[in-house]
Amino acid sequence: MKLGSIPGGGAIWNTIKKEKDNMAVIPTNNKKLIAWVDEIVKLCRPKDVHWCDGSKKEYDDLCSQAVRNGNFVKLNEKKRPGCFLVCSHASDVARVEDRTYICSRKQEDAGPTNNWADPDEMKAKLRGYFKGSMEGRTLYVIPFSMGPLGSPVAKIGIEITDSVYVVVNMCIMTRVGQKVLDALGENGAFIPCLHSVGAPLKPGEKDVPWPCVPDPKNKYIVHFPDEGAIWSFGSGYGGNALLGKKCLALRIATSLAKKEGWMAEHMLILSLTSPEGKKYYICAAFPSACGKTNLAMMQPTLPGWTLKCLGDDIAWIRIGDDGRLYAVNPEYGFFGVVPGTSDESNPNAVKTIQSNTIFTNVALKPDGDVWWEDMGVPAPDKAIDWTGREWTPDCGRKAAHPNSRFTAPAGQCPVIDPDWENPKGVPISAFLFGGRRPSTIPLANEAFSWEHGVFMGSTGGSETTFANLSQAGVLRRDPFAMLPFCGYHMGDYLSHWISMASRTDRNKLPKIFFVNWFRKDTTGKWLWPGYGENSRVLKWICERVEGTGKAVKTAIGYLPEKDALDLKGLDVSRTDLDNLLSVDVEGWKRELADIEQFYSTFGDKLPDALKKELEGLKGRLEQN
Ligand code: SAT
Ligand code: MN
Repeated sequence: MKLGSIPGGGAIWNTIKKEKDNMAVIPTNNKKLIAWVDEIVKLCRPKDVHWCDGSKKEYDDLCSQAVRNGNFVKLNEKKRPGCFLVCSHASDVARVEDRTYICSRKQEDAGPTNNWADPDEMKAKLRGYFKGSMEGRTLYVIPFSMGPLGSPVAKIGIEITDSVYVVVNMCIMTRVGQKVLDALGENGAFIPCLHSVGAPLKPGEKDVPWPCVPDPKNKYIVHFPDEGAIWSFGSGYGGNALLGKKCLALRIATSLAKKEGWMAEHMLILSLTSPEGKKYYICAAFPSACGKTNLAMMQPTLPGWTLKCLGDDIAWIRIGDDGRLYAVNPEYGFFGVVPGTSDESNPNAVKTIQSNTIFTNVALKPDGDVWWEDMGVPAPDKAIDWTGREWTPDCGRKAAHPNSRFTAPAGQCPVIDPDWENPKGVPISAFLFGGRRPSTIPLANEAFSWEHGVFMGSTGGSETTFANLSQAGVLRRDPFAMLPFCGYHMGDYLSHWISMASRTDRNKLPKIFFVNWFRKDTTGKWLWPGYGENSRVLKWICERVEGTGKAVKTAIGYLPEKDALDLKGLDVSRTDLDNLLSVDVEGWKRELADIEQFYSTFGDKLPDALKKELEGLKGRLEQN
């Protein structure tokens, strides 16, 4: 489109004219998009506008510019080719759930577990924040696709941001560029995602390494589910700023999915192939700090079994033509927690992040490589920690921030599944739910029915284990690991899960399992080795799907029979196995009371089917 015809196009006009040497073309003819960019340019007043084409050259140029400006550090090219380190401001190190809002028209639709504000009032307030917020900076327009481009399940988003860090991370985490604008066409719909770090630069003012709004009260991560829009202000970190991820692919997607009859879930997707060559696809949801990325690319210890990864965080799930549920990973990369990533915990992640990776908030070694706690290699004698200070092993501080991250292309994972970009998705055989539960919850438990499985998912959660938290040992329920990510009322979300059984042949639905790798004995010793050994539990799950696995019917579900797990070569005592696979009736009675209390959060939005499951469990436990 000729620039002359852009309504009121001031800054856009100037930039494109400069960049394209009078070629004078904006790379789209989508009128809504052009009008929206123009509106934001007028509001935020950037010095320049750059439309991202998603090319390697653009990525390299932006990284080089960030190195020159002191925002990024280029790592040793021999040790970590194509890698960079970025360290954030100390106030901006994680998602800010208390600053995250669901601004539905009706407060009731956001439900009791989300922050809510009236959408018009919130917009008016945020307009004040965004006014002039990009002065002295470049405004980047990032056209991105969640899901394989051209797939019927993909959604197009456009993120406007003033952060180079966000642009290059989005280029790894999503499919970015001209091809997205081409797919959008003249009249295609997109989800507008507006982001600013909220740190305008006065003329001549020098930039800081990590611009953001330090005061947490002035950060806002806001979703408008009724119109499908996202506005994020003040933070440059992770899910606060890479708006394709938790904001679009979960919060906005959940509300679309509810309307359109599909599911947007906080789940990894993996495949397992048996020694006989039969392939099973599994989706699993765990609260944070339960090793989701480790499980997603785990190396099975069981001979003959192969595990491949399709995604480590989000699954979009639809009913296929054959009535089965099909899962697609909408993302294009991994944004994983770094500390604890080692050859022992996750050898495939270690290989994935060897090149073309952005590290955020880890330590820099004198040799130009990075280091973090529990990396499985000795600490360097000295380093620069994530705060930019000199660090030595005995200085009493952690070198890497506990929420430090790697951003790496999914295609680099050595065990990426050949079907990870299949536009149709992959047919799911089993759903796994879990959490960190030192007591009561058995190693593996299969639901009696879809409704019982939804009950299990709704009761998921983790016990806090950090000795320094005053609340150590407190159980935090996190249904489906979705509490921070559901864009509408959680009670309606539970009903949506229940409703899937009436949308297809219920016999075609995945079987549902609850697993717990984190059981301890009374002395605090782990009862189960975890990691690659979890393949033994996954094998039993595949056998249950096949109808061959042995199980005993108990009050809480089908538990593996004592000899049903393949434990060849593993040293687990009979007593430990009994503990892992039996029903702790007294513990479950306490569990029941806690679930009942938790369910009261949802008031009359709690689906009847789940009340029935609760009563059913109560009755069965009383018979014990
Ligand atoms: O920062 S993210 O939201 O992307 C990661 C997480 O907190 O789970
Ligand atoms: Mn996550």
